[in-house]
Amino acid sequence: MTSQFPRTDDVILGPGDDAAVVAAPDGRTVATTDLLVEGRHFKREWSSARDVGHRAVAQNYADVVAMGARPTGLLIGFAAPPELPLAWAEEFTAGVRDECALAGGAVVGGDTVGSDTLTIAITALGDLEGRSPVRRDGARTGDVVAYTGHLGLSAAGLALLERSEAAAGTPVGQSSAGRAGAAPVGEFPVGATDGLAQCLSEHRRPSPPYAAGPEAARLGATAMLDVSDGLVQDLGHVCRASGVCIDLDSNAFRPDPALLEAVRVLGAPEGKTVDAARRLMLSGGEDHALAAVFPPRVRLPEHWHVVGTVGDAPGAEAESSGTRVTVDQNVVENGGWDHF
Ligand code: TPS
Repeated sequence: MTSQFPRTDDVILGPGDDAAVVAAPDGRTVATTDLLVEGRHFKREWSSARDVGHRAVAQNYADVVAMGARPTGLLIGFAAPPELPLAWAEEFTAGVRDECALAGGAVVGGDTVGSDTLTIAITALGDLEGRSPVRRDGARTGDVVAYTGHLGLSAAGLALLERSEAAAGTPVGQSSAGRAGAAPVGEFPVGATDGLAQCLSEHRRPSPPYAAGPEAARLGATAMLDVSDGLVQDLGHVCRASGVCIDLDSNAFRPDPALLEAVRVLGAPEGKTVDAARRLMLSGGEDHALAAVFPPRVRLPEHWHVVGTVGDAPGAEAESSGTRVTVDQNVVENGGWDHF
C-alpha cells in the first residue's frame, strides 16, 4: 500500500526494507502517535474513506507542528475487518497522499492486519530544523495567548451529523444513494448552505494551520499545542505544565460566519447565537487549531488571534483541574472532550 506514496528529500530509505531511514539534519526528530478507531473517531456512514485518510494525517501532523517542527514522515498501522472493500483502503490511501501533499512528508512504512474494528494507528515524524521544541511548560506570567486556525467548526459539524442522523436516519451531507455504497458521496441535501458544508468539512477533514507551528517557534512562542479536546481543556495542560493560569477574553473570540450559521440551525435562540458560537470555540475539539503563548512584545502576524493572558499560578484550592483557565475571570465548565 505504501509504495504508491511520493518520496520527499527527507526520506533516505523508504518503504520496502525492514525499516525506513529519514533525514534529521540537526539530529533532532519529533515523534508522535495517534489512533483513529471506527465508531469512536469516525463513522463510515459520516465520512468517506478519503476524508478519513485526510483526517488521520492531519491529526498526527498537527501534533508535529505544535512542537514547532516540520512534518517529514508517517508510519501507518492499518487494522481492518476482512470485509472492508479494497476500494475503501485505496481511497483512504489517496486521502493520506493528498494531505501529505499539503503538509509535507511522506509515508515511510506501515503494516496491515485483520481486525474486528477498523483502526488506524499513525506515527508521525518531524524535523525541528535546528529550532528548540516548543513545549507546554514555558508559559510565563505576562505572556499572551493566541490561536490560529479554526475553532468550533468541527464540533458544530459533529453536532449537525448527530442531529440529522437522530432526526431522519440519514446523515447530513449524505444522499440516500451514498448510503448504499461503502462511503458517503459528500452531497448535501437541498437547503444545506455553504456555512453548514464548511462545518461538516472541518469535521471530516480538519485543516490544521501547518506552517504556523514552525512560524510560532521562530517568533519565540513559549508554549504551544494543537487544540484536539477543546481550547479551555487543552490550555489547562499548558497551565499545569508551566505553573501558571490563563484568563481568556470572551470578546476576543470572533465566531466564523459558518459557525454562527451552524449554531442557528442547531437551535441557538436569536440573540444568543454569538454566545453559543463562543461556547463551541472554547470547548469544541478536533479542529486542530494551534494555540500558543508568546512574550507580550512579539509582533504577531494577523492570522494569530490574541485571546488571553497568562497570570500567576493560583492558590492551592484552585489547583484542581479546570480552574486554571478562566474566561472573563470566571471559572467555566470546560466542556471539552473526555477521553474515557
Ligand atoms: C463518530 N470525538 C472523538 S475523539 C475526540 C472527539 C471530540 C477528541 C479526541 O479524543 N463520535 C464520532 N466521531 C468523533 N470524532 C467524535 C464522536 C468526537 P482522543 O484524544 O481520545 O482521540
